[in-house]
Amino acid sequence: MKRSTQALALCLLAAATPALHAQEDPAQVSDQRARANFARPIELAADDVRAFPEPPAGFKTPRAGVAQGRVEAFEYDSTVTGTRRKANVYLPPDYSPETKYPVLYLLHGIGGDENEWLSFASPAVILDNLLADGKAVPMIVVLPNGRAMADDRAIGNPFEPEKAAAFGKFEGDLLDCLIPAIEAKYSTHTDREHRALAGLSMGGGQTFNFGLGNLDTFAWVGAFSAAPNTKPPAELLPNPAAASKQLKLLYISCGNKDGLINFSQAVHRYAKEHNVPHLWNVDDHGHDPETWASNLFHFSQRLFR
Ligand code: FER
Repeated sequence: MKRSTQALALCLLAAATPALHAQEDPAQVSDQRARANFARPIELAADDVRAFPEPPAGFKTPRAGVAQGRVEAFEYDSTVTGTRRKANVYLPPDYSPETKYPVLYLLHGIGGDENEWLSFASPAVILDNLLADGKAVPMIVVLPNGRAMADDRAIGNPFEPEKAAAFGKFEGDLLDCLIPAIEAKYSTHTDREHRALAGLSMGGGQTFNFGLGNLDTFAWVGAFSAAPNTKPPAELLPNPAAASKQLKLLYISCGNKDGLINFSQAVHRYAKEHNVPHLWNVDDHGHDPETWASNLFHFSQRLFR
């Protein structure tokens, strides 16, 4: 092949498959690139296996006789978007202002909003059931809208660059607006060891970026099927020894049929190589609600203990 033809072929290949382990530049995000990311070859290593079995049948179905918490609508002012923003808040059964609760902030995917988790695996039901079985600590779960822009509705093409960039802007909204507003309204502990951050896909990438990037705020971090918004591992964990001391739990999961698994594998492998303790759960799912519900079940029962 002539040199110029060879170079052209390489360029075309690069255009078809976005660079491995580079964080997707929001300006470059598109549905075509997303398709290419989902079509990446899946190469499983010997340690890319389950840490946990599938949850027991009925784990996300309301059970008779189980005390129910409640989900309420919450609103706060955002200096990041200049708007009043919505979130949903789960309060455990018998929520009392006399008690202080830990808080899990739980983030959605690229096409979702503050209602997404409620629509396929209600954290309320999963936690009510775990609490009834004595397998979780009573906690508040906050379901925000992670697309921090004035029009944050989950409509139209979710892969528009402006929307992808808004998922990055959510960091300031979360830290400076949402968390203070939650802690002002509800009876919460306000230290890092009583705050967890988790999310699915785009929310998994946000969790890696904002959780590991703000270990003074979050001690518990759970990324499920993280998307290409995930920063490269060496940027996420520039000081592995310090992070290891601060983290109470780093939980990483992905399905072994998910073309995005290489993003999670990269973080797991880096963490393993640099002795950052973590849980790595590779289940038999794709990029789908089954893996997210299952991993919320496993992650939430390990929190705040
Ligand atoms: C991409 C593919 C998938 C991407 C984001 C996603 C930022 C997110 C998927 C989801 O949240 O379900 O290339 O680019």
